[in-house]
Amino acid sequence: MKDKIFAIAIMAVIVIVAVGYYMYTNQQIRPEYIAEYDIDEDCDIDQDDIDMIISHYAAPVSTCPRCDVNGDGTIDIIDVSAVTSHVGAICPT
Ligand SMILES: [Ca+2]
Ligand SMILES: [Ca+2]
Repeated sequence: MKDKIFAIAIMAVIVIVAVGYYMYTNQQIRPEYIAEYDIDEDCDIDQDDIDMIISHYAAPVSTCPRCDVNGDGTIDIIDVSAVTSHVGAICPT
């Protein structure tokens, strides 16, 4: 069951990242930068932030407090989708 959910999560991530990348490379609507979604705190929201959440998927929040974006005590698809919807955002200049 967990493997199935994880597989679905990965597929969702691929689709959302593809859309995000398209938007980013075409400089159309740039998503709003929200510091909470910048998991690795490098001033952009990109694949690295998503990878960080995925690498802590279903792990205790204590292993990556920033990965629990919505603060519900679990690291799951909701956190992944919150970040993916802001892929392409960068720090305000
Ligand atoms: Ca980042
Ligand atoms: Ca969460």
